[in-house]
Amino acid sequence: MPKRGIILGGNRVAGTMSTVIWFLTGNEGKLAEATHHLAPLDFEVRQLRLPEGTIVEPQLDTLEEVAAAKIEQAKHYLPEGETHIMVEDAGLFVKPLDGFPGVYSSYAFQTIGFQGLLRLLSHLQSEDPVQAASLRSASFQAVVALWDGEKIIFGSGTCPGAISVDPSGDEGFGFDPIFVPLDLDDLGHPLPPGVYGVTSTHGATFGSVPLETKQMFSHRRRALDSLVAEISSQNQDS
Ligand code: ITT
Repeated sequence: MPKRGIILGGNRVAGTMSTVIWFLTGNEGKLAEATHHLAPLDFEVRQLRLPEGTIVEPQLDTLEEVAAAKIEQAKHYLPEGETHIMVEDAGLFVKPLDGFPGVYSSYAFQTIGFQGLLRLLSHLQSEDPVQAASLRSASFQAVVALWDGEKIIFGSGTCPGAISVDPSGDEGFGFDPIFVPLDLDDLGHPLPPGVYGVTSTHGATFGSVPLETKQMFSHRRRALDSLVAEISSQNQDS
């Protein structure tokens, strides 16, 4: 864990120890999660909104490549005197669909939505909840990329789980109403389907639990943790 407020250097918020990170995103759900997670580490996250079409999200094979391409474009739009800009790219990778929608999640959500995804999986059902979870296995994955004024630093995170049969809940955003995370053991590691862990939504989707609960499992939180760890290890090496 980095020393509070020291790691990124530069760009402190006046009168505080916070470091400003401009987060390029149009997604309020992502913004809320990043702000909530980084605030206790004394990083002040501010949303950078650019007019529609300013940044082109290329169709590349991996989340890392997409995030790096977005950073390369976005760093030219940092507010005057600012140095740190972050982007995050995430997707839902559904195993029986060979990883679809994956890097196309944003487009899939805007077109077929979660109802369309449920239709694609409608033949994969079982009375046995454990077997159903295995048949409908999926994971959320996230890559966060931070430009620190000199280089890009990456963090990545995964949240394994399964696609529910029916949607439920109106918390969160995107595919949250159809995603049930795997339970976690006391170290925060995911357990196989059907194994009860100390951290559990008890079969509820991310759409049916508060943000604080989603954060315990979240691919985004894991990606942010991995980013902070990477920054910390780079600081130790230098
Ligand atoms: P940006 O402005 O930050 O690019 P976006 O909504 O386009 O926001 P992504 O391309 O990273 O975000 O994510 C693709 C889609 O994947 C997103 O629109 C959601 O539908 C879905 N998704 C990503 N993370 C999710 C999460 O935590 N919960 C539910 N759905 C998520």
